[in-house]
Amino acid sequence: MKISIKNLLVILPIFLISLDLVSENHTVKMLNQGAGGVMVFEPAVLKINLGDTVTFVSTDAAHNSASIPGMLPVNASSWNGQLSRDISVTFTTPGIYGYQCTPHAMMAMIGFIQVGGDSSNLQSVKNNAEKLKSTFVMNQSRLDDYLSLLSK
Ligand SMILES: [Cu+2]
Repeated sequence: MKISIKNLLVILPIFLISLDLVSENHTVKMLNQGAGGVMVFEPAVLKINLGDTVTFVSTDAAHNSASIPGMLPVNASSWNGQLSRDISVTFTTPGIYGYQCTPHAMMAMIGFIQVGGDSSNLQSVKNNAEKLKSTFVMNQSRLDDYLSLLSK
């Protein structure tokens, strides 16, 4: 098939629209109480495609979502949401992202997002997890439980 400029002008917008359709918007609730216990993100472990967006929803007040230093893929952007506010983050770098609720980090209010099935920074995340876990005053098993759900 010969692709003329005219054909390209017809095909290109359709292609771009379908690309947009495959980028999904996921929701993570910030909760005082969920199926996974108190002070919890739901779902706490989320696997998404490259280019997808996650909106952290302030279902209950006084929570936020902030990326955890040392638990992001190399060259990925960090984020730091305000308390009691929704925040949307678009993920354009593959890998594993750890995040926390700043005031409830010591209660293990944390979560993980794995982008594009990539686990290249899993070992680095695990190394930093040991230090983080030592700061928890409750829900100590959560971090290991969550890590076990990530794809290797
Ligand atoms: Cu919180």
